[in-house]
Amino acid sequence: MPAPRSVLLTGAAGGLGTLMRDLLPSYGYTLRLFDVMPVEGARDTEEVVTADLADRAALREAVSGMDAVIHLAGISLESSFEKILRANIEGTHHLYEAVREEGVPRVVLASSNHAVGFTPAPREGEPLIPVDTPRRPDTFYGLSKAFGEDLAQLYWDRHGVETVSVRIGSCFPEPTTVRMLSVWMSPADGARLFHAALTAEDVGHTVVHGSSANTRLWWDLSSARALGYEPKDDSEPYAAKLVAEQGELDPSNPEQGLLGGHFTTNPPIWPH
Ligand code: NAI
Ligand code: 15L
Repeated sequence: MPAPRSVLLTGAAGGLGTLMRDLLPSYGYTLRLFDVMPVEGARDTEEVVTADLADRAALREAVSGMDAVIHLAGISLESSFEKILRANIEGTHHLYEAVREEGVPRVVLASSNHAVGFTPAPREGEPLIPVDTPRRPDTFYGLSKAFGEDLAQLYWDRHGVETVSVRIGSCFPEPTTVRMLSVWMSPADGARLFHAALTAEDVGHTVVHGSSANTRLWWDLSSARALGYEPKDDSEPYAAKLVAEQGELDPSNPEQGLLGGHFTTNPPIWPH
């Protein structure tokens, strides 16, 4: 596969999309942006499509001619099953149908730690969570991410569309909780991982964990490293301040001892 250059970035108006719009062009990508919300401050090099994932014609036109898609669009927190069904489950299906119809060879799919959120965080001396850990979604949101991974597998096996499903931990400019020290992915490492996922050869459908090289890491990054991902950041410089403010995690408290954190007990609700 020739190295992809033109990439459709769905969810481009969101937090991660905005970060990636700043970082990915330095890897040589030209971005076409897709979101139901208007994208602020589009650059001359960016083409903008404002449409819903429910609009199959718009999606097909948006993926047309692209070398790859980074699929971030969707509900990124918990919501009603009906809303999750429409945006994340049907929306991701529409994306894959458009990709299949237009012959786009590669998708990088934003999965989430919440696909496996009920997995216990490893205690000291225990092995890191492997990438083939059983699915334990912590919300309808997490369930939709598990669906996305299975859909990606189906489109590889039946249609030859390659996908790297990235189970993102927490990708924000800085970690803001003690839990995030274990799952944080710096935006710069996020761009490194997306670049590796776009360019690695013969990925078929590969699931990877998306984090920086955190001292307090909970999960195994080896499938991501096998794509060529070399994380450069570590959340540890933020640890002293966060632990002083919030205390160390108590593994016997479900909110603190499970990978998905408070999503397992009191998930944040999508506001729209
Ligand atoms: P976000 O909520 O800031 O952005 C999501 C974007 O998707 C928004 O701009 C929204 O307008 C758009 N969108 C939602 N429904 C849509 C629809 N039906 N049609 C078109 N666009 C639609 O979320 P964030 O943080 O940027 O996350 C991006 C992706 O990465 C999401 O899929 C999220 O589930 C996933 N993820 C993010 C993590 C993080 O730490 N930021 C962690 C794990 C997964
Ligand atoms: C996610 O999947 C969410 O989209 C993001 O907003 C964070 O809450 C992240 O997980 C997390 O677990 O910190």
